[in-house]
Amino acid sequence: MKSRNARLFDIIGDRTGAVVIVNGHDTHVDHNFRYFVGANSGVFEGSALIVEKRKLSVITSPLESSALDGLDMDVTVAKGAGEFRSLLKEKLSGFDSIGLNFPALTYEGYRTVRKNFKGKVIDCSEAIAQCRAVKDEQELKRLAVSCRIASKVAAGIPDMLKEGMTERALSSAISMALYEEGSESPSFPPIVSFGRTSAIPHYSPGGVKLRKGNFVLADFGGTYQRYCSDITRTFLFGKASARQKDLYGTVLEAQNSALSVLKAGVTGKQADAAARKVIDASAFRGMFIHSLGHGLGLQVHDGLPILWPKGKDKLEQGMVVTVEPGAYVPGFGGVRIEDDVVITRNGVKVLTDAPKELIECL
Ligand SMILES: [Mn+2]
Repeated sequence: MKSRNARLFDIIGDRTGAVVIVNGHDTHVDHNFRYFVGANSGVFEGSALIVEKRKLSVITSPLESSALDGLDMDVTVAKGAGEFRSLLKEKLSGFDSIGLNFPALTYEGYRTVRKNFKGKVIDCSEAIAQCRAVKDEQELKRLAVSCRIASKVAAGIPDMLKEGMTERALSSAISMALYEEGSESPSFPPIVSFGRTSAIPHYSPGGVKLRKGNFVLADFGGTYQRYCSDITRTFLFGKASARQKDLYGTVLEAQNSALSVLKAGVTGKQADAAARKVIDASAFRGMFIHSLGHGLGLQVHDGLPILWPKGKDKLEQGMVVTVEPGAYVPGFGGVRIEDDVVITRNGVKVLTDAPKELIECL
């Protein structure tokens, strides 16, 4: 496969000669900086990256430059803000136009570029998202390990359950297990819900205590070399009632239906419909209240593709997506089953292999 920057310019064509990523501080660091640079460490606050078809140039601080040792790129160290601005001006002077990533650029970053570059500026965010959607070999390897770690943790959840424990306690046990299995950190704070709270898809775990007969929904993931996994399993603490079994069985059937149609050339809309049709034909009609899935990579929600009723673009080989139907019954509880898969020519390769049949934790 070509380099990431060469693939980006296959999409951009001759619309511009360079894409410039300008990082702010703390949470305003653009993930695309790490994507193109490929470094395994470093934060790169206040750094800039100039992506060209055959070349990468970084302007960074003395604090971050060692994280780029051994990587094939031009690294310039700026000792202060003034030097950073003059280096940026000098490096951009050869271009008539540049591309920026508008959604992740701060207003301050935009002003810095504008003061030091007088040419045309275009938004290249769509092209960057398209480039990132198809994973290269190194990314697929990292995602596979990340998903293996999450699967192992998911399979261990039944042994973590104790009557009376809080959702927060299980969330913390899951985070701990991710670190122990080799993740650098959870991909996001684990979502854990017991019983009635499992009917809230993006719930924040609280002080609710585990009781017999509760659904236990756990949605979490970890990172491996910065690549995120995202898995959901729903268990039953105690014996399942007929209605709980029906709900679980319906969601599992919906997921299997989506997995059986997914392959390169299918649209996100078709995959979503395959799952939605199963739930809407059951007693839980209308209770699948979110999208079927999303792209996964350096971020948990990696931009493209989205598997949802509006997804008109065809999926491509090498895209990695979550497949996560759910059904939520207010006041009763919800079930979600989520796996991470690679899209292939003839189907999917499932990266998360934790058991999926309903487990009654007795
Ligand atoms: Mn997800």
